[in-house]
Amino acid sequence: MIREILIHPDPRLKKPCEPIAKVTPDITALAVDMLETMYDAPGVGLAAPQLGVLKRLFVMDCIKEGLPEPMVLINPKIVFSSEDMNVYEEGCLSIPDQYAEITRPREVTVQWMGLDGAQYERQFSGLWATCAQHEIDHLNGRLFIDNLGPLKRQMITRKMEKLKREWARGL
Ligand code: K1U
Ligand code: ZN
Repeated sequence: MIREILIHPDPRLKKPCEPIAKVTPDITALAVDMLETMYDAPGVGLAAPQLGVLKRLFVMDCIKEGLPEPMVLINPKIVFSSEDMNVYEEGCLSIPDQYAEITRPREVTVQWMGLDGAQYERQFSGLWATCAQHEIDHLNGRLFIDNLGPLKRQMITRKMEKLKREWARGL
């Protein structure tokens, strides 16, 4: 089922999310909905709080061409970040049509629990690394615009408030 993606500003996007103790059928169903919603948007990642669910879970698939590689990461934790940094022009499905260059570690190693309840660890680079960091920020109540200066951040927030007012009026 495709679910509605929350648009900034929304207090649910600013809250730290709770760890998931156990993979239940509800969590599996949520992950399936998240992947469906991400591919429909379209996006390369999606975190549970973007659907209003304050749990530590995100999905991603950064394959742009060829066979899809859907990933579900529960309770993800970055255990290594490279000193080498990378700049990427990021977007966010909760901040439509706004992009900004964000600097983050070029490589990260992430540990997480899979839908099978097993623990995984993998090193990510390129867009995968950028996306994993962007999504883990969502789980901590942070948006990519929190990396910008106050003026740019305020300008984008005002644009989103206007967009939401227009949508509410059916424009
Ligand atoms: O978390 C999100 O809001 C999803 C976001 C993830 C992301 C994008 C760029 C850099 C880091 C993280 C998106 O997927 S925005 C849409 C997007 O980047 C995209 C859409 C279609 C094709 C390719 C990329
Ligand atoms: Zn985002």
